Amino acid sequence: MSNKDKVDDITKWASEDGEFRRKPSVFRNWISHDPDAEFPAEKGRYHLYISWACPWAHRTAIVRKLKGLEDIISFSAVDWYLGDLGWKFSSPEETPGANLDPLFNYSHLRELYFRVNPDYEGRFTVPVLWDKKTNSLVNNESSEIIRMLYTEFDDLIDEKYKSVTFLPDDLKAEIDEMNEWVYDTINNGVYKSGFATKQEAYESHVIKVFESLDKLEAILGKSAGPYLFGDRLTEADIRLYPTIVRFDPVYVQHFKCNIGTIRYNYPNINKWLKHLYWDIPAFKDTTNFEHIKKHYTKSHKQINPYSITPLGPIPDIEPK
Ligand SMILES: N[C@@H](CCC(=O)N[C@@H](CS)C(=O)NCC(=O)O)C(=O)O
Repeated sequence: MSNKDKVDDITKWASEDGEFRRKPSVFRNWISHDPDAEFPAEKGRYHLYISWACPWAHRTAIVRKLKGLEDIISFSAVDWYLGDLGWKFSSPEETPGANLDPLFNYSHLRELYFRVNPDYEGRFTVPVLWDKKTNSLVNNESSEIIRMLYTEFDDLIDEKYKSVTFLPDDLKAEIDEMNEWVYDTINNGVYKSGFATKQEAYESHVIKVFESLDKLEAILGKSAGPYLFGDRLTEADIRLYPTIVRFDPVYVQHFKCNIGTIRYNYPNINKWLKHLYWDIPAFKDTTNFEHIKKHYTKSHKQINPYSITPLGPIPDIEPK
């Protein structure tokens, strides 16, 4: 059996100790503002494949909009269903919000990975930042893609977006420090809770999720502005948002993160969330609750074997 036919069982993440361990991303090249770089910033050269459901890909969709890169970097979304062959492409008629593969008309995202490496053995994840000129996969690590987008295309974008930065020098160390624990206990913490296959593994992670939510609640309570770092929207907010907006609709029930909810137990986080969603189009316009809810509840068969998507909470996010 060749690699290409290998069915990749997303459900077999469990290890002996019941812990979910995320694999590191494999493609780690950088787009640069330097015209002589291997991957120079150029208008129309790169394509971003995302899933509206995926919190990691969600970051890149937010930053693409916040930085005014919509005409510079083309973009498409996969179907919300993640099956045995990984992410698939569907037309918007079949699945509203999804796109067929605009570059190769492939049926599944995995074909892009095999195109660049027929022996690829990693996971076929979104986001994928693709170079249309050399037909190579530039990068599939969201934390790096967003950092390229902050600065490297600045010579090509509208004047008003150039000064926009989400990683100001004076806050970089603090943002990096926050990223570390927010990634481990919140962004990835909800997955470690939900994908655990042993009671102890689940409990240890779900407790950490809520300890960190308590910490964020206090930070926002003391903040001098609407964001984690006062009146400046930073990477810390961008990286936290995709997890928090999914929290009540999905993670509370599907990942058993039900020691509390954002809307009833975390007023400061809820206020922060509603501000981002309702007041900044880059957040609302990239949040697709249908893709989010259906993806988790209908793709993870070992968590939810009948694929029934719970109707609540209603509404998905509270009004302002
Ligand atoms: N470290 C990666 C993680 C990306 C990731 O895990 N994406 C998930 C969706 S939320 C995926 O594509 N999973 C498909 C699979 O594992 O088969 C990033 O931040 O970009």
